[in-house]
Amino acid sequence: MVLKIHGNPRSTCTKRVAVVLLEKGVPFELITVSMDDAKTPEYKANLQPFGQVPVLEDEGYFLFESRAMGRYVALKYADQGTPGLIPIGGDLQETCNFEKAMAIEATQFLAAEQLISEAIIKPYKGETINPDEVARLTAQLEGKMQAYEQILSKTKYLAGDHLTLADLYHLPYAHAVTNVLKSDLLTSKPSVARWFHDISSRPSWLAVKDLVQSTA
Ligand SMILES: N[C@@H](CCC(=O)N[C@@H](CS)C(=O)NCC(=O)O)C(=O)O
Repeated sequence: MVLKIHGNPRSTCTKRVAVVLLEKGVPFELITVSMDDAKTPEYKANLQPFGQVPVLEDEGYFLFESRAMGRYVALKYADQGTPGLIPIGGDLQETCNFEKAMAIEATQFLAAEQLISEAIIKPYKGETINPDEVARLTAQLEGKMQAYEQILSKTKYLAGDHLTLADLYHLPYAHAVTNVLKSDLLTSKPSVARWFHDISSRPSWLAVKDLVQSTA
């Protein structure tokens, strides 16, 4: 049975999972869930208790949290598609460098998600932007990008010289900061710009950056 993603074609978290599915060459069916559908008691009881997308369904197994879903796909299909998205069987330092990069994306890069939430999602939902908050988050993300510049001036990717999930997981919000917010936060520093150009030029990302569609 084909793997299903309950998600939204334009949602950043759905794109995070879709890019991994494309890298691993795994066909999937997208079952579109509206934000209203995601708030129903049935959806929360059966699919996602927080009332959010996406959710992965594989042969009766359900998994939510986009980062966990990406890991599931990368591990289940370790032998096909892009290799090494999760370093398996490497030494302790390689494993921990990967976990460090994953933690950087999930915690340090949160500033990008919060900035998009304040500057883009709020007006989209008819809410008023707080300019002080936009300025604070922009300054915070600028500081984070200085650290990224230091890291990426030494290695090609965030966990070392090999592409991993940690790099791919940045794509939805890095793209939104650059292409929707039209900020140069990811393009004004040479090593960050080189890295962002590398990952955002991948065919997997180009296929989902605007809209996620079923591939099965
Ligand atoms: N940590 C969750 C976040 C999921 C999330 O925030 N999904 C958004 C779409 S990108 C959503 O459903 N937003 C509606 C809401 O939170 O009410 C994940 O990575 O899956």
